[in-house]
Amino acid sequence: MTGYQWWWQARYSDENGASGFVLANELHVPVRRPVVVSLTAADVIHTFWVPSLHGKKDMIPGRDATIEFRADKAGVYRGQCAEFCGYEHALMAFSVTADPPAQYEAWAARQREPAAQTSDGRAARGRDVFLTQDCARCHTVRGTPAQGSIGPDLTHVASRQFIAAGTLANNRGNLAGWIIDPRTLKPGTAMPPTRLPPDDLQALLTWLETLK
Ligand code: HEC
Ligand SMILES: [Cu+2]
Repeated sequence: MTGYQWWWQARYSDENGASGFVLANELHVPVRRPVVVSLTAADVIHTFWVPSLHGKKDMIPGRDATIEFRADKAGVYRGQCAEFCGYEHALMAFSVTADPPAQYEAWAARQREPAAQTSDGRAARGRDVFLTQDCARCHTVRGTPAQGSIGPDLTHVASRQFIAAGTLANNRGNLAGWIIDPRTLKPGTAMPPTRLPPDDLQALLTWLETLK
């Protein structure tokens, strides 16, 4: 898990020959199994904290730390950055979902897949909008040419419950608001505003919603 101002990158490494994957602001773990998470930070000091699961652990740029915990009950646990890491520190939440092992494995198998291919014309147009706007400079969508690494990996963004580190429920209206004007919602975020003709914006939203 890497802390950024102001979001979390979760990187699942390869295991048993299966490829790894990257997502944002969410960890999923098998219930009643010990989990070890490596922690670091990309910019300033952040603190990884899921109050119901473990104590606070600092994430320091250039230094590796690990934390071990176990979720004894299935469910969704809320985590929060517990270090004052800048202006939008309060908008830096994440979640840990503990599932029975088979359900966890099914989730991980879906996350490993590249982005869903689309045959829908409107969604395909949305993908082209994404690739011709600046989005791909900062975001990766595996299975497309987009390989940016400044912002969250969006390969399965539609599978997430929240966007922008717990700031907004993941729905079409909030996605639109975020894309048009992220800096009103989270002043100081690295993501710039994007003005798009309404048809392009709607197509882009339709495509993002296919990324389950
Ligand atoms: C300069 C880099 C940059 C550009 C360009 C950019 N983004 Fe972002 N984007 C970010 C960063 C950084 C975040 C994380 C912000 C946060 O949560 O604090 C983000 C977050 C997002 C999220 C929320 C993801 C999540 O899981 O929380 C979506 C969706 C998104 N961007 C879509 C887009 C689209 C669509 C475009 C093009 C119109 C775009 N971005 C352009 C940097 C960028
Ligand atoms: Cu922080």
